[in-house]
Amino acid sequence: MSTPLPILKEQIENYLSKSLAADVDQATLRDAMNYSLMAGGKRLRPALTLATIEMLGGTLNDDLLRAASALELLHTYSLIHDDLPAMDNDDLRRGKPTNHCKFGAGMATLAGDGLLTLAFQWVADNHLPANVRSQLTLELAKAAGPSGMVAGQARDIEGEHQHLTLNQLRYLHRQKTGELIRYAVLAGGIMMDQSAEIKQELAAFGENYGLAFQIYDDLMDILSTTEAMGKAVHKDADEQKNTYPGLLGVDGAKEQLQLALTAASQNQKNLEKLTGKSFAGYDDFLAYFK
Ligand code: GRG
Repeated sequence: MSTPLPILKEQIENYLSKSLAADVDQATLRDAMNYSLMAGGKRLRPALTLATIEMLGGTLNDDLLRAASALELLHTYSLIHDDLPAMDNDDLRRGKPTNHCKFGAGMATLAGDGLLTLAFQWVADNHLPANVRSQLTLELAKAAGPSGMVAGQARDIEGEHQHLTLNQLRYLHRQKTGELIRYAVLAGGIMMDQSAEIKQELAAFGENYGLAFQIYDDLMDILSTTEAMGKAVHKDADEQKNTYPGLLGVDGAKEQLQLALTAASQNQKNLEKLTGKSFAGYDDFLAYFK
């Protein structure tokens, strides 16, 4: 049985709002962490994990919710740090003043540090089997750290005044955005103790979905509005960032988006063949791009 996406989002938000306070021992830090965490994101990454678990035949419980919601803590840290004056210097995120605008750069840095560290605590501190917790810890560290998202962010900063090739840009996007989304899907397979072959196909779906997600974000920076996005738009071109539309034009970027989505749909079919189960639940996630 697949839980509809809006209900998964509600379950994640309930878990986050009831659980954060217990693990933070300083009032201002707790307020700063809670402020960005509960500012209303799409909760896409933990929802991907939970939907994957259900499509593989699992039933959600508090331990699975805790391990999956950890990724939302980590994702929120990346947004807080990305918005800091020393990085993108943004004033608006999730439709609200950014964390440093509200709490100052020092406390915002600590709120990000706290969310990053707490993510690993939630992955380790639950009742899932020890081998599941250790695999999740390793894969999350690889996806989020200096061989994943942090490296992608470093490439992004360094690439600002350089012209990247399509292959270099794809690699940057894969690390900066794709790795956490890849992990989100793979984590569902790890929690359900699947074979290496199935986990590989889940990761491939996440990788293609993650690339599509970043190309779409690049396109929306040009085609959407601040009101619709809840953050500043048209910043990429102003700051000479490397983006798909910047490199290929809007039509070229749309073509690459379609290619990534076609590849993700193929992974979805492969998963159905490999497991004998329906992966139609991913259709709701693919509909995000329509
Ligand atoms: C600071 C180490 C470090 C990394 C930052 C994720 C990231 C790397 C930067 C955020 C800026 C950005 C545009 C990243 C691309 C990925 C992306 C579209 C993030 C926003 O994710 P959504 O759309 O946001 O899921 P919500 O608010 O819905 O959670």
